[in-house]
Amino acid sequence: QIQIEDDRTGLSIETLRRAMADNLFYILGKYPAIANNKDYYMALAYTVRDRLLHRWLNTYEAYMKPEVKIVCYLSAEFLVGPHLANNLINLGIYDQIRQAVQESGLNLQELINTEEEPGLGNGGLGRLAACYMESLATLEVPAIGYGIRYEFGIFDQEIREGWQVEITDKWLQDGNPWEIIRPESEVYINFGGRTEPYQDDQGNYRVRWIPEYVVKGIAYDTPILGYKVNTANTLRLWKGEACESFNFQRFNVGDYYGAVDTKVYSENLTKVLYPNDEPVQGKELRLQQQYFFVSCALQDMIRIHLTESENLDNFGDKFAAQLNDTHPSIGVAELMRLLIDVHHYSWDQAWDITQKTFAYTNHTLLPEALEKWPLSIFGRLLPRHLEIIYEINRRFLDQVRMKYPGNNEKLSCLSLIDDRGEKYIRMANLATVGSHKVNGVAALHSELVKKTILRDFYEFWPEKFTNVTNGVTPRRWMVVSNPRLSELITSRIGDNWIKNLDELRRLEQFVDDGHFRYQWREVKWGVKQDLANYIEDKLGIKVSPDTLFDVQVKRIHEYKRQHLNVLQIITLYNRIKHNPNLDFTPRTCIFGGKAAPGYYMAKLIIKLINSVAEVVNKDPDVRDRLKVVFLPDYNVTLGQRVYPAADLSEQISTAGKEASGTGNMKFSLNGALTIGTYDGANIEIRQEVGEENFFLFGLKTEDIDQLRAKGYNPWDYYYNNPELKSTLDLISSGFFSHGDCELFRPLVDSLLHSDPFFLFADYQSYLECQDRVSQAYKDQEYWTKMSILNVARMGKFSSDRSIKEYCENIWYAKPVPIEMKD
Ligand code: 26Q
Repeated sequence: QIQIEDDRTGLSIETLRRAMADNLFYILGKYPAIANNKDYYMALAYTVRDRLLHRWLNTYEAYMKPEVKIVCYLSAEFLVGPHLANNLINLGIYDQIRQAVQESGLNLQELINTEEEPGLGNGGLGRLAACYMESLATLEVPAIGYGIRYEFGIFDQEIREGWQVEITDKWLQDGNPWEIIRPESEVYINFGGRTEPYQDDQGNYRVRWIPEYVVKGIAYDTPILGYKVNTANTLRLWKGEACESFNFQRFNVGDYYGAVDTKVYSENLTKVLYPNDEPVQGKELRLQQQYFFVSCALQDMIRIHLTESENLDNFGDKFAAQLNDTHPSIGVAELMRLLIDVHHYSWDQAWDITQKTFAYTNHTLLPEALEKWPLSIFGRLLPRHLEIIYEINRRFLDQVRMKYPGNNEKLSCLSLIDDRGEKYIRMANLATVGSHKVNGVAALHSELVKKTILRDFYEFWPEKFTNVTNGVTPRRWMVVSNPRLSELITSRIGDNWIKNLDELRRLEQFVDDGHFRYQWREVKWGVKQDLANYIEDKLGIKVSPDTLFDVQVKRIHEYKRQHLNVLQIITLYNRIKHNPNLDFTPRTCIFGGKAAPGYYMAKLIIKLINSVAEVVNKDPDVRDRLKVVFLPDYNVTLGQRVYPAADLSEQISTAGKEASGTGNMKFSLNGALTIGTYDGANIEIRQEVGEENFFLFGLKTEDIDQLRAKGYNPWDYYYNNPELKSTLDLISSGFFSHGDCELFRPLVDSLLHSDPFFLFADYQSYLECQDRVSQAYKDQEYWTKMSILNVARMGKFSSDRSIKEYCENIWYAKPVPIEMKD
């Protein structure tokens, strides 16, 4: 009997090969003879997509049962990274596909490398949302990610003459095989206009919103697969379009351009991601984007609920909506509006449902980074929401007055409206009041949230506040990105660690096994060689895998202190120059990261790194002992190359400023040791891996507060520390800028005159710590032991653990395993 496999589901090598050839012909319309790698990538992507559709549809159907609770992750950013390799791993078909691709005369890795990543996020917050979506699916927890389908994601970075240049990210131009448009789930979103009271037929007082214009939201769905389970959850991203009905009149009277205007205007809404990882004050389009996607999401959720239920009474049992920072916090007012104005709930019922539904994650402590919207803009764009927010505030402040009679101080701190000058809506206050739980993203951060920015709310509602330390997915950040290390680990402890990261502990028994340590070093060396090849290929800089790879990759920010790292590098350079035969542990210092286009100081830091690189890399006295590399266009794809190749992870933010950090986790999971401050999740990483396996330096949050209080004077450090002084003087002298003494003056002056992030205060401690790193690296056996122990003890930082905590303490959501009935 001959068995014929279905071309769209079969997994034999022969079927896969034929399916790819079919897709190449019937979807891409190409013969093999004229197809390039991009075409083959697309053909392969469709082949993989075919193989996940059953799971996806079964999953969606299972979630329509009333007893199933769905987690809705509301986020303005989802930095998912390339899909292909991850989907192959999670479907468990990597090896079959590799063979089928090979038998078609192609190379799988090359095809994987041609995928253009969706850059729908800036950095940590967007990437966290992506890791959480993956873990939700792996844990079989029903989830929908709601966000924006930006036509242009985060810009591509080029470096010209050392400066960052921003290039438009046209990620959709060759088509996106991973998304499916869902025209049937369109929704309409109002903006502007006015509100009007009226009495309905029963004589009830109601309000209607008469908008100035309406935009249509169209859903685009992308499947998010769990690892070796049948669950395929949905990432549903919204695109803004004109609603046809709107300007037909104009069109009919012959004003074609007038009609197209509204189309252009509506599509502008979701054109481009704001490339800032701090709020840009008062940009109306940003507020439009936020309201747009949140309203799309809530209307979609309501529609889902009403297909299985008569009313919305149980909305808060059907859905848990997580606010990823305050960006979606307008959702609190929007759900109230939908429940009251559209579905005619009473205020009290609506408020119960709203508070039960929402929870809020805070990601920042910088007070200037708290989102607030000028009342004028807000009221013009969302007049009904302004009324609702006033009413929420009125009722809330009544409660506050009951608890603290006569305390106007408290009222003004807790109010949703900042009316100390120009009036603003405080989005963090709105999110806190409208949620049943508020969490920070690392233990220290959650404590500081309670002590600083939301202190009065904590006093008012202590039980609302909790911590969920961030995590990252080991599927993408180990299995996909570091197959060699993953295979070595699996060869010793089996592959259960991929789903249960605590099992990495079992590696501890091998630290004293010399052969294992040898294999561990071989793996690291090989991965470093790969990165060295990439660097030579892209930048023409030769670096050796025998040197210590010292890496700092993350958004460029003064608080993250890339420039402290630069000061250290210049100091090492000075030492070599003064003592050419210095006993020196050779280092390759690697940087990567984008600066917000309007953040001048961050851009100058990039220029400084490149200028120092230029001088150091070509100085014959250095003799390859020190190399500096700035990797352009750092993104998820590049992260997957970089984390596995690092020996040393730089996590050197000013204490109390980095909410958590997640790159710190990705490095350590790949066997890098950390040099870090007492900040964010560094503290917990150190606690887990053991203080003897972590290079800690610098002031703690309290030390910094004290220093600031007693009057911090950077000049003292400058004059009292000769190495620091000569480092700064060298920059000022124009040594790194072809004699131009002005170029870096703003940076040097900022440090000398205010140093808001305490680089000088931590400089000596950092240098001494780096000396300890250099010493430790000389003893390769010892270093390898520390590296193994780092990996073995990092189980806590799986996003699976984070998601379990959210499910247990915040969402009250349970796994729903998916059966395949094909
Ligand atoms: C807000 C309003 C208008 C325009 C832009 C923004 C905006 C966009 C992105 C504000 C902030 C962000 C991103 C913040 C972010 O990435 N925070 C990081 O979140 C990580 C995940 O929790 C933490 O690990 C990092 O410590 C934190 O910096």
